[in-house]
Amino acid sequence: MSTSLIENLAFCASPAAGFLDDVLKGLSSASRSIPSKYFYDDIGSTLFDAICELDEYYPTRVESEIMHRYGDEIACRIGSNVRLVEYGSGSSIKTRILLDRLVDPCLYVPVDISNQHLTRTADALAKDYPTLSIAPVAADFTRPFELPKSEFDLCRSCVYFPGSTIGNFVQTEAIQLLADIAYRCEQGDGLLIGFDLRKDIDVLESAYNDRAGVTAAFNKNLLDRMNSELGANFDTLQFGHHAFFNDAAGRIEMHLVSQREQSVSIADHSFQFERNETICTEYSHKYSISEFEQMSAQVGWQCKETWCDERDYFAVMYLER
Ligand code: AVJ
Repeated sequence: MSTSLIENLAFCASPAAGFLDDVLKGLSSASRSIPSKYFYDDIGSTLFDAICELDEYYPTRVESEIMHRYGDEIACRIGSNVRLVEYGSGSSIKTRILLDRLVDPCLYVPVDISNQHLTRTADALAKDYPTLSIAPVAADFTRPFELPKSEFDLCRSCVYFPGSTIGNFVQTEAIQLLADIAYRCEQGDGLLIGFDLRKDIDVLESAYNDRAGVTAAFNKNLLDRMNSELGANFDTLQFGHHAFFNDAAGRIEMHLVSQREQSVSIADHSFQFERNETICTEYSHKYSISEFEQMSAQVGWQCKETWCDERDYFAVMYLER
């Protein structure tokens, strides 16, 4: 076994600890919503990997293209002997492109909310990168969490935040998250972040309404998850998937739509749904490069370089504190 360089999985509270509270709060408010981080249980993480393989879902493919094409330049910007901390590492697929090019990275710290998925990913990485030290952390990075102490604490750090996950947050939250990351970093540390760019509305809407229905299944998995983990009684056949581009807000919105008047119980609470009433399950904000640069600059990040694909669908930006 070549897993000796994997440190024990560090848990930061239970990533799903607030699920019930967040669901009750989200369903009690006037415009109903559930935080999109709850998509990512084990099944949801696997469904998300399937989304990334879809023809219509361009972000993952395009970001990987950028990483392949400019990987050497990116690795050069990041520099040698860094501690690479990844937010929302998932299956760490794009990370491999980076790890293949980084010069002597001292430690890789994948942070993810799904601990089963994280453990599998760390095991697979350890096999393919036998000399790399890996310190997985199961945490919800929108809440306070600590990175495990290690012999590499004095190394320069680079936070890797790919996948346009930052797009899930409204602008004030996104800026707060960029500030949280900056707070963890020393002057001169790096941030490599991927975000999705504004583009033709049909391209955007197709990406979240694939013909095979994988995105719909991903969305509805949240209902299954509430049923199994919170003892809710959602009739999953009575909710539909709806995703559209909200132009004024610059984002894709994903909703679960009640197909009829119905009531649902969760714990000791009961919720009444009108026909066509929706639960918002995700925002996916699309930015321009200058907009993103400005947001980051507000909290101490200086943009050093940005790489895009030929159609300007997606951007990978390197910033330093
Ligand atoms: C992982 C948040 C980047 O917003 O495109 C994919 C999640 N939702 N299809 C995105 C997602 C529906 C994805 N992010």
